[in-house]
Amino acid sequence: MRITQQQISEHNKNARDAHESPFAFIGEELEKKGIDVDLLINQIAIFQVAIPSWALGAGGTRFGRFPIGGEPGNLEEKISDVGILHALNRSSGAISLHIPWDIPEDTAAIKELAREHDLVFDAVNSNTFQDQDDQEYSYKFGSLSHTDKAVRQQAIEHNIEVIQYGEALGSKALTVWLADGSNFPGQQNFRKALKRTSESLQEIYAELPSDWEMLIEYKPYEPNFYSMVIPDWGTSLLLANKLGDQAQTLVDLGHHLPNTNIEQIVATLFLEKKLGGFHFNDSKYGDDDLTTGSIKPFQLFLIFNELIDGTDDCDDLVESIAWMIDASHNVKDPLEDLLQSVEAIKKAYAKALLVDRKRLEEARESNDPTGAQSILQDAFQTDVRPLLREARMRDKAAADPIGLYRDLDIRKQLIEERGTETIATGL
Ligand code: LRH
Ligand code: MN
Ligand code: MN
Repeated sequence: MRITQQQISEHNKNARDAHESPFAFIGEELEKKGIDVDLLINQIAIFQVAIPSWALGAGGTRFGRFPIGGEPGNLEEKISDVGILHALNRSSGAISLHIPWDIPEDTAAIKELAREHDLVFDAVNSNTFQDQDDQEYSYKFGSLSHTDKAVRQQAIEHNIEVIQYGEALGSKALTVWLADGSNFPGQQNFRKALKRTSESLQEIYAELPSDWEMLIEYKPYEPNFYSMVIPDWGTSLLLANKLGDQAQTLVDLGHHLPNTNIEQIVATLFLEKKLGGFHFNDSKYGDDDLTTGSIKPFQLFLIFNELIDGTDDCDDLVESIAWMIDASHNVKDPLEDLLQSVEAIKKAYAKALLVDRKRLEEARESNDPTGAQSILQDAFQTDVRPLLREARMRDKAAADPIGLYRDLDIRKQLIEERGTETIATGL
């Protein structure tokens, strides 16, 4: 299933009338403020967000899963689905694999298929939170932190194997997320578990190619509910600092206790040059993995505001951080869900680019909280949708990606191709 350029241009021809006046309006307003609109559109256009291979099927909860049909049953089909997203928005030009949910048997062929869809491979993720059929030792009581050296060794070797797959595909980062921890007070020796984890990571780090990064993800709880070995950004930063320059912290927005000031964490990590990447999603309560921007769009804007505030060159910023989605839910069409997430991320980025930084800094320096708030709100309340639409149309993507996805009845076509029974590997 491929979307043709002809289908996109026809869609855009029909969309142009409705687009023209809102775009002209925002363009004039921004130019009055001295903003270079073409430059802005360019900045919006180049921003790419990687799609997680594990979010292409209908997500489930532990209480049930409701298949949507036409889900990708193998890696080739997952790449094809990300190809559909990228054709629609030209903003999802990368896929993040999770091994062994995805096993690229013939890496050359997989790489070529991705290239045909104009996709590259973002960070590869290891999985030591589930036991696989062919595995010798169980991760029931941990992996890189396990009390038994043999289990730790197995987990280390798995991570090294993931690096090797990633190298063959052209990835440049390994994301490590550990479910290791304990469910009951007294169960685990905190100090020993952290020390073992640090030593295991060291062995993996030693195998990291020199142009790679290791991204260390943290999470306060789940699946362990009393303690996690890497519960927070401080622990991740500590481990990354011990490892060296190639190790960085990864911020998954869902991995914080309610009301945590994530933008401040982001600012601190960025200042320390230790912010390696994001897993974008949204949440009301915990690691809900809801569509990015669906619950707290202001928080998302504030995160981008910190990043742009802390950089001199936005193109460098875009290049230097791994921007990935980690969201999947059980009631939406996953492809529509991902299109919405990408749009929300790019909207937050565009709005943060609009902040009048000079005036904001003046307001801060003169201790004017009212002024500072108004400056942020001015940017946040701007309707940037016409800018995103224009960026897409210039890039030969669809004016309205979800609209075209629905008009072309893509889900129906995928069901015809793949049937209703396919189940994507993943969560
Ligand atoms: C853990 C997590 C981590 C995993 C993914 C499937 O909650 O965020 O990134 O790799 O979910
Ligand atoms: Mn994550
Ligand atoms: Mn998560």
